[in-house]
Amino acid sequence: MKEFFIENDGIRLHAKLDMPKTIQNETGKCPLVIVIHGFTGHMEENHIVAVVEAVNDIGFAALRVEMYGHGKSDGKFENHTLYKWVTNALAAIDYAKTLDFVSDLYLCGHSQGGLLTMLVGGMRVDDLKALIPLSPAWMIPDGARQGSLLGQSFDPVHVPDFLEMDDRRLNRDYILVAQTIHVEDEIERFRGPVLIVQGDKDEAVPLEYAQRAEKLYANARLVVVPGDTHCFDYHPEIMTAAIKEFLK
Ligand code: FER
Repeated sequence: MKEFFIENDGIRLHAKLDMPKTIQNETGKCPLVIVIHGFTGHMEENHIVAVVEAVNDIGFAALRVEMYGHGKSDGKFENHTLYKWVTNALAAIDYAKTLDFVSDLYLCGHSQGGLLTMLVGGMRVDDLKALIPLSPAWMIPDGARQGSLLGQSFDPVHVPDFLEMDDRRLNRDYILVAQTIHVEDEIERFRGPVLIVQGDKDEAVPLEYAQRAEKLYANARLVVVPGDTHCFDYHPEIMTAAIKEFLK
């Protein structure tokens, strides 16, 4: 494992690169999966580490990157927005493209990182072979437009300065940015394979969004994990088995 920072316009993004035990071909190259956490998340969460181990198992490298205001990356949580995360994810892809050993590039993200995966997938169609949104939080832009996020109601036209959370708060720019995002446009632009995985007891993101995404993507498959939660607390092995099968 290699730990380092990726520079992105003066912001340092904390990253870890985990290589597979063996590279199984003559070229010495292997595919790489970029793995991104969700809202308030980080790269050491169980479900993120499970994805890394699963892809390493089948000969893929994994690059975990923590986005603005999360984990050990720069930036304050309250000032993060989806635009900042999009910029960060583009920098992560650009970094991955500089690695000589990489054959194909894949993007995988959980929840808000899954939403990010869908957005950036539409932007970097030529760089990304396939997308893996896990429990993608595609309802965030709708919630921001309707005045409902984090279980709180607000006026979507006169957005409050902050949304208060238990131990922190979220700047209004987060909401204003989310209101401008139309994920359908980026779903339409990505024509490659997409694997969506979500538990049917997800307490944070309605499963209907994943079902709609599966229909809208040109080439998507949704694997529903029976009885599982937003972070795959009960059946991470079903989530990782779906990823392994998809990548093989
Ligand atoms: C919300 C529900 C879920 C929300 C964000 C999330 C900002 C993101 C969850 C995650 O990334 O795990 O209302 O509002």
